[in-house]
Amino acid sequence: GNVRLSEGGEVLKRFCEVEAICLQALMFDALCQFVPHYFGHISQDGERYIRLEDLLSGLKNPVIMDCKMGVRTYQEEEIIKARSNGSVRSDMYQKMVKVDLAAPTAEEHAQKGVTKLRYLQWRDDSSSTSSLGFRIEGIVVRNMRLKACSSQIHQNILILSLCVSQEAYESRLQALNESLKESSFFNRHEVSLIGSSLLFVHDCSSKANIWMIDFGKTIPTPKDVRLRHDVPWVEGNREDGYLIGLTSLITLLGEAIKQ
Ligand code: 4IP
Ligand code: MN
Repeated sequence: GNVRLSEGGEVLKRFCEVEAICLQALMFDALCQFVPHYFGHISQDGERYIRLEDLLSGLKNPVIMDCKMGVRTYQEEEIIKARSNGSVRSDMYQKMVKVDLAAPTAEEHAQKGVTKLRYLQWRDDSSSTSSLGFRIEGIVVRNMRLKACSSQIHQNILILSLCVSQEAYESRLQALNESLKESSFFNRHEVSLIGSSLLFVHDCSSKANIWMIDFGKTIPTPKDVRLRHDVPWVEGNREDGYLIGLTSLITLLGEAIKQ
């Protein structure tokens, strides 16, 4: 959507200050090998863009899986917004009924609208986000784009396991787990990694890789809050459940390998 190719093995992504700050910090962090290289930003035709390493450069028919991490995908601010301003979104109502006509309440049906918070919570609860701490947002195989939904989760893991690279993915996830322990960005910088994804990428020739992407909602937590990332979220604790999701992924991938 908001990412496009440019020349020379780079992609341009619509500028977002929160994301730019994170990428800058991550270039000097233990996690840098898990983050696309950040080349700064540029303006083109009056628009600002973030310049990133093209993670697909040189790959032939890559298989790509986007896993959105964490036990929630909205910031706590979204709850405050919903309380102070009850405005509803008809586009989100439409997305909701397209998946499940019975999901909206009678009131929501009547107004043909839901709050953004309500939509995002419904997405989290009806997918594996709330329970497993991640969800598969989409998969691209042979240029076919499969938009994932909750019940497909095991099929999707299966799609992955049909491909060559489960062991490589598993060791990459373990390495990420280790690097997260070393990372000052993740630990001392005190951020909630809300809405960020792990991008799984492989093709038939190259080894599998996993990248951390999408830091548009990765905001620093208040000074006195230190996150653990491996405990459930309750409103006010700012926890993201990132490590809960990573553990689920490692477990599921391990099971796929045994089969
Ligand atoms: C999307 O819902 C995602 O939650 C987006 O989050 C969110 O963007 C969109 O909100 C929402 O419509 P679906 O994926 O179910 O379509 P993300 O960007 O993390 O993928 P933001 O970033 O704006 O919250 P709107 O308000 O942009 O529509
Ligand atoms: Mn995303």
